[in-house]
Amino acid sequence: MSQKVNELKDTLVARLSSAKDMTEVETIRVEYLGKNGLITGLLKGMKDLSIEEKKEFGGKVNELKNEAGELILKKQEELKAEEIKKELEKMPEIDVSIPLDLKRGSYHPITLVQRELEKIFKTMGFNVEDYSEVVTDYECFESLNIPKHHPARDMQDTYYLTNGQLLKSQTSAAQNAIYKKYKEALFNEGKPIKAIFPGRCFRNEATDACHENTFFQMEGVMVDKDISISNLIFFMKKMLSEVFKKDIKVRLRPGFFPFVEPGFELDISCLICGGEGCPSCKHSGWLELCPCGMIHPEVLKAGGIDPDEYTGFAFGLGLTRLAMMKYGVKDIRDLNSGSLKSLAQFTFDE
Ligand code: FA5
Repeated sequence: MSQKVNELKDTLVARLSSAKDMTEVETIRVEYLGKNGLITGLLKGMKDLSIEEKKEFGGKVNELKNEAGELILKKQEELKAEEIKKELEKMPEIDVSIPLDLKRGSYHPITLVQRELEKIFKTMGFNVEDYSEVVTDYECFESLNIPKHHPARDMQDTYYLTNGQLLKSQTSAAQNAIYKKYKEALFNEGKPIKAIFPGRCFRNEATDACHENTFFQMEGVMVDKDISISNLIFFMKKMLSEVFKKDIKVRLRPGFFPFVEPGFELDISCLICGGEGCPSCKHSGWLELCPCGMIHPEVLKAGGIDPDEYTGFAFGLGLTRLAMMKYGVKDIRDLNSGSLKSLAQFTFDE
């Protein structure tokens, strides 16, 4: 009987070594270890043996069974490795050490302009505030002296949530919260409120070369005793000269916004066409960039500040338009396109 065990092992080893693929190995496995296989057959043939012989022979057959299992598994793994090797040989060679011809990522032009402005205003003592994009009707309109059904709302149709909240149409939506946040320091420590708050705005409007439905603004406010239009003009001039680092033509004209009185439109001469007129400036030669004015008494009141004691200015800079002018982007839609082909033209390091 022991001889039979040895013979079976030898034939198994020989068969496996000449097996060429997984199917052949599977046939061998069934032939030796299957329900009616050769090794199982050895166990069945033990019934006529004595107990002693059964013990000895049974042990050997079980050993062979385990060994056969291991030999078959080893062969399967060898064949699998060979298959993978053959597949890899078919593939073109890839040298992972060769640098890929990919351009380095860079900051978006709007991010760069925003950071530059934040730096400028911080050096002038302004706090930089962040504010939510989803706001209430009170924040975006009512607190800014724009009651329900006021015609000024027509200019700023936006996207409404089912709960009545809305995507802010202007960064002015944060004014009320800013006044409330800083008023105690103004009253108790005489610290002027000086804050800028950049943010994304949304409007339901047709897009063209200088209008987007999603764009960035940067609001700025300053409130203290005796703040006047001179302060406003000083900060506007300072900001523009620092951003453009060259003389640019600006014009200040009256503008109506219910939350300022008086209100102004600050336009800059279009830097794309040099003031000649082009699609980027709606062929006017001027670009509306930064409306501003003296904060309306009702708006100060809504923020908990007594307008008889304090005055202030506010401005709402079109950050996306500023990025267009600074980097010579002719069409505002390129900035939101997410198209690397377009944006790669405006690749800048900080
Ligand atoms: C406002 O949004 C006022 N909240 C600004 C303000 C603040 C006035 C504080 C007074 C005091 P206006 O709708 O004009 O105003 O937008 C301000 C600036 O945002 C524009 O001058 C323009 O530069 C930019 N802007 C407005 N609409 C768009 C748009 N659809 N696409 C790109 N930029 C826009």
